[in-house]
Amino acid sequence: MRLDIISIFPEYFAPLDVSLIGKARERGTLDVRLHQLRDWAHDVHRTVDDTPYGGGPGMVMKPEVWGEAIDTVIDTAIDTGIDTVVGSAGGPAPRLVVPTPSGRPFTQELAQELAGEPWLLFACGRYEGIDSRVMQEYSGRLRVDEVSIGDYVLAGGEVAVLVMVEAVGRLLPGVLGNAQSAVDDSFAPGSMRNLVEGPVFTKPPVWRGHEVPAVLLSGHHGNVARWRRDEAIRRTVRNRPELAAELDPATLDKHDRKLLEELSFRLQPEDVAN
Ligand code: JFH
Repeated sequence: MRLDIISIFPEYFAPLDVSLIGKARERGTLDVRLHQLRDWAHDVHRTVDDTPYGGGPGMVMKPEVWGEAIDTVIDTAIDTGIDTVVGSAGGPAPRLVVPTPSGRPFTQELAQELAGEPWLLFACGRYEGIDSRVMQEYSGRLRVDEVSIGDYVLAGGEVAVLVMVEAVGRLLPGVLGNAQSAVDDSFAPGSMRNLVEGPVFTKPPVWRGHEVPAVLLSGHHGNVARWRRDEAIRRTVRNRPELAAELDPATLDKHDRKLLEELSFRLQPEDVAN
């Protein structure tokens, strides 16, 4: 997979040299190319921002600089080794991903989708964001996604891109040491799909007086599975009540219902079509 990242702070991406992403780059599984946006600003101060039309606080990133930057990256299609995607000029084209607090949510599903692409181009804004005509312009030529990694406001798109690259990177074939771990995410049993994970433990069996739950040492696989499910339900109710509210009663057995009752959690009536 080829990844291009345009930013006024390419140094933000130093972490991509280490860990699983760094190893994937060394092996050639990942071709990451960082670009300094200011390289396409032509005035003496290499200006990338200007005041917002209509007034308001802060500054907005200028469209001309972004246009030249993105055009230049797209025009390097020839040295991608990608011949599966056809852009409007008849050559390969990247999918453009633009982080913004107003974007569609970045989910595991979107990460899976992006992991299937041969070429991604990330555009990192700063200030109050990028002039919207840039997204308009490239929507006519590329698949463009404005994406939010969560309901909080970062100072720019760089950290959001690090998050997305890590989530997408671990899904690429051969990037994870344990090839099973990434598959596990998507093949969680249907009844577990709306539950968060329970707690995990390793050796030693007692640490500073804290014991690993005896059931995990028992070797009784049925009891272990039951206990893990109970813990997953407890945590989901406590930490993610909105997920617990979506639990399908058809996926819950008598034991689950009893536990939910003990937790004073009322299951929602299921929506019926029409
Ligand atoms: C980014 C920034 C917009 C405007 C009310 C809420 C926001 C500051 C580029 C993504 C997520 C980001 C993110 C991504 C790119 C940029 C800072 C943008 C506003 C009005 C203020 C600039 C932030 N999930 N969070 N943050 N900023 N306000």
